[in-house]
Amino acid sequence: MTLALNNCLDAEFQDRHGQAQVFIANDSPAYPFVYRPRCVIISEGTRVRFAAIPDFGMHPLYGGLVNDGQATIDPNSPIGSFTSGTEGERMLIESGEFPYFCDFHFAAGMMGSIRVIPQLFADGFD
Ligand SMILES: [Cu+2]
Repeated sequence: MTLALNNCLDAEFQDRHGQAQVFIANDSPAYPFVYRPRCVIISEGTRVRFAAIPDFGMHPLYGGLVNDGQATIDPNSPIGSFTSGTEGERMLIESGEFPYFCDFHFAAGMMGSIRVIPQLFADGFD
């Protein structure tokens, strides 16, 4: 069984593997404190484009883990941080799972996780 990092259950992951780029934004018109998609599977080398509404100043995004109501920034996360502007991107090269959160609203559920899978599997080799 896989750990549910930042409350991302296995069934909740949206499979976007094989796509050159994937967008993640808090763009729900009804509820601005959720990332869409919140939990996503991508391939190694996918460019992840983050967008914040109205901006990252209001929703500072960090790579790291929320556990027991505490958010911990992971200084080694390839997601890094976005604290200003409205868009940013990272190319995620190595496989692994990389959780992320909004530093202001993680307690409201504004967090997610990105699973990066090897290109071998991304090409449908199963
Ligand atoms: Cu936020």
